Amino acid sequence: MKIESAKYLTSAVKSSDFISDGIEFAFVGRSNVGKSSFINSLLGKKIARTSSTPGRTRMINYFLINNSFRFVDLPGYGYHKAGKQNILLWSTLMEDYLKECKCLKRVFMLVDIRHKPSELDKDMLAYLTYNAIPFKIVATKADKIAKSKVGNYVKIIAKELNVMPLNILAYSSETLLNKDKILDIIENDINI
Ligand SMILES: Nc1nc2c(ncn2[C@@H]2O[C@H](COP(=O)(O)OP(=O)(O)OP(=O)(O)O)[C@@H](O)[C@H]2O)c(=O)[nH]1
Ligand SMILES: [Mg+2]
Repeated sequence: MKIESAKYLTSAVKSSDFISDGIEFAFVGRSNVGKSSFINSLLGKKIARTSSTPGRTRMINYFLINNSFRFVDLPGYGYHKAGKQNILLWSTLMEDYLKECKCLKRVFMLVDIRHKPSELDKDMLAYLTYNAIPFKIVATKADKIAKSKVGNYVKIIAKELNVMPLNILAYSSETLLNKDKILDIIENDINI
């Protein structure tokens, strides 16, 4: 699929702001895992705000692609170190979105290829599975490891998450590894 156009549409801060018709793809994962960078790299445009500070995306941001479907950048989850304390980052807005959205075609769940998935990642995957939400797991930041090790890291993540390695696609927002495969998945979903 070719990205012809992409523009910021609107943001949601509460569930009554959610859009109720059309087609959406959403992106979930630990804060700082690279969701906004993933969106930007797919679109070939710096449209979603990225940051090295965890918890950057607090609202739900909608982007309109090819005047036909939307990307939904969701707040991340995880633990944020503040001094000696670990503060849980968990967005009830993200939870409400997953519960209430009517337009979701697929969730891309991002994990860092270098790290074992967290308990929160496992909870997220269980949630998607239980609610029969189609998903694809994206193991991002693949540029940070040697090419020859990518397959092994994917296998480790698959084992931890108890899914087949086929359900996981290695990705890099820097090198654009597998960008065409992700766009193919989206195109297929739209045409179903
Ligand atoms: N090397 C490398 N760095 C990446 C990649 N993807 C993201 N990053 C970096 O990781 C940091 C976090 O990226 P974001 O895209 O802002 O992460 P996010 O998941 O949207 O974070 P929140 O909005 O806080 O939940 C930034 O410094 C990015 O430049 C990647 O594929 N490779
Ligand atoms: Mg973000």
